Amino acid sequence: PTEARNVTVTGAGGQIGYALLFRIASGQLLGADVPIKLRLLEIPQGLNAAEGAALELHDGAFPLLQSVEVTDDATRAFDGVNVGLLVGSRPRGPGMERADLLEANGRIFGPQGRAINAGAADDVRVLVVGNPANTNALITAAHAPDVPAERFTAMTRLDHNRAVAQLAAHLAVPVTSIAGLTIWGNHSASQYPDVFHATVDGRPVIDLVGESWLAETFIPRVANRGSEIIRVRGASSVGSAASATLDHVFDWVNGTGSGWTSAAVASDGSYGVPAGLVSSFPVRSVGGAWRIVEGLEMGAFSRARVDASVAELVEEREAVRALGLI
Ligand code: NAX
Repeated sequence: PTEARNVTVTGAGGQIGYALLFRIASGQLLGADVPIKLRLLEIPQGLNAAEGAALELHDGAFPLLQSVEVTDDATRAFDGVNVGLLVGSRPRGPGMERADLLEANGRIFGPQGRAINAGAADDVRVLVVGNPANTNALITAAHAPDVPAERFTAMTRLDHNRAVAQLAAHLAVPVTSIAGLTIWGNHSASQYPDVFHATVDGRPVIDLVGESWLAETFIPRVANRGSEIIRVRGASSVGSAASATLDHVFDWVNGTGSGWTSAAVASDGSYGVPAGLVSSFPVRSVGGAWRIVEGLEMGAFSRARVDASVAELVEEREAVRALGLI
């Protein structure tokens, strides 16, 4: 039998946590044959919600779910962790200054990085969902010097999935017809959804759409989709965020097959993105590790947009450095 994997979910008492946990327990995170031991990390105010979710997980009688433990102790939560889903964070509130936002998250992700460094399994994989996700991943990795930097990633798969879905709808094809799409940069409104290497049933997408549609409709629609969801639903994306979380980890562990997807990973300097920044790239998962897809040509239209989003990441890194958070 396959050995059970320890999966830690932070912010497990929150909205995305609730949408995630049952799907993890059903085998959609790692595969239908992989037993799971769940650890739910919350802050004291969130413990009741996480305890409630744990009771409901119990009631699901999931064949793969071996145990569920709820704790507010990061050291306990990350002891032996194979997959860490870092969902709980301090997202930007109205009128919040960037320094306050980054400092609040430094207090969350610094200690979680140290706990991962101290106790994680050798094969640990970390996905940061909580915003500002890229820079939170950078902070976490900085506090876990014994874990390879490539194991710390941030989620742009929701942006990727949104872009695939928008493009498929525009071209009136199934999402399975689309390949070769990339989200570059930061998981923020500055992100750049790039279709210049994308194909629809093997045909170049760029032959079917105009630059003005890209610049005026597609790119802003994808980049601002989170705000659109809030406007319509009255609350931020939850089900789609949980779904993208599963997609990211499933592909990381099980491979991407022939195509590629998007994930924010530590830059090795590819495409002029400063080394060490956690930035979104076109990636393939090979042998259980993300590999940046190299050698794609980038024209002026793309270059300017990638540079703008990367510049925002550089600013965030400088700000957390100045605050002593990395
Ligand atoms: P909720 O506010 O419903 O849940 C967050 C939970 O985290 C709360 O229960 C809170 O008690 C807990 N928490 C806070 N600090 C913690 C800590 N130090 N340790 C453990 N738990 C802690 O938010 P939810 O809707 O679930 O969203 C969670 C995060 O995902 C937010 O930061 C949000 O901005 C981010 N998102 C990221 C997306 C992405 O694509 N990367 C998309 C969806 C989402 O907006």
